[in-house]
Amino acid sequence: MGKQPTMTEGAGTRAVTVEEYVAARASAGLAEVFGAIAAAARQIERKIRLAGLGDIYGAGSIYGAAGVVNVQGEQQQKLDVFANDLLTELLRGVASVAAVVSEEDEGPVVFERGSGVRDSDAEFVVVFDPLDGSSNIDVNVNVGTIFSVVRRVGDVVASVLRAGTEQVAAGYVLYGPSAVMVMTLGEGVAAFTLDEEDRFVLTAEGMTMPEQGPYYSANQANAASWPEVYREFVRGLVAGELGGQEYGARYIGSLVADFHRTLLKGGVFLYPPTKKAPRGKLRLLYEAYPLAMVAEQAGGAAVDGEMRILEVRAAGIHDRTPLVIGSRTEVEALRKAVLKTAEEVE
Ligand code: FDP
Repeated sequence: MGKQPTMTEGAGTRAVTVEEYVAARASAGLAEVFGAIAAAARQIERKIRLAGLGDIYGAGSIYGAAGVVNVQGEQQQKLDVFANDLLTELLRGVASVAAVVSEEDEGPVVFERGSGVRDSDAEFVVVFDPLDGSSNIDVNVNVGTIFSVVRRVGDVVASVLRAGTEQVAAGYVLYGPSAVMVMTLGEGVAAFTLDEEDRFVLTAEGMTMPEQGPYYSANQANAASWPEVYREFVRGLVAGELGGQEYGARYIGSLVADFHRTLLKGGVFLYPPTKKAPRGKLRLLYEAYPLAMVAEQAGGAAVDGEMRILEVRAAGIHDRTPLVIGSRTEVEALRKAVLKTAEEVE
């Protein structure tokens, strides 16, 4: 990811933290939002890193189900609950945040502001998936936090139901061999790595996704229930029909991790519609929108099949979408094929 950029400070140099990076390019209010997300991510990373030291199977374990079913009807994991509560509480402490919208909560959590904080100061709503890829928690495989920041325009729900193009900032934290925050303020993509002093420090700027990549990433077990055009697309990739390159497959099953590899190495991640989930599985507001913003800012693309993801509109905060995201060459080729199929059907 290139040389670590530094900031001159007196006679020496020091690493640039994510809070400083945002403060230098945007408002103090947005820098505080990133400060809270970074603080939560530090604690989530530590909890994940030390999870194995607990009793995996016993009552004291951090792994496993919390015994609670979330609004999507899924078992919440203990770490999901931890990450959700932590992000909510730390963002509650930021005066510029009016509310949060989380995968784990049925509706928005709107913050009551005490005296001294004007309502108009709370200009942002933060939307997040606190721990994406939760089925990987039990097995010590990458998980992540995905977030999106939008400006509050009156009602909180109306604010987040605007198009993805309205996002002020977006990104994710990947908890992996190292913890990395990848983010955009709408002008390029930067990455920050958690260092030994527990700071997210700038490790890459102006990140770009390769024009075309070596991998496709999809849950191939669903292929029989994908629309034919997706099956044919993947068959063509493997057969070397897109520019002569024969694609390999990579699928972790954690969106953040699969996306991160796609960002760095190129290629395409796809979660098409299936018979069971005709509108796809992934969530528009807190999975597809933020990753699509990062992808586009890195020169990649993201579509729901036919439409640019950032222009797809949600009717509800937990709406799902099919998602095809990654290098421009593959995403455009898939989109053309889907549009052609739709024309033929008409
Ligand atoms: P998970 O169910 O483990 O939380 O959105 C959730 C997600 O993971 C994504 O992180 C991942 O890309 C996808 O679902 C995996 O779905 P499949 O198990 O159907 O492949």
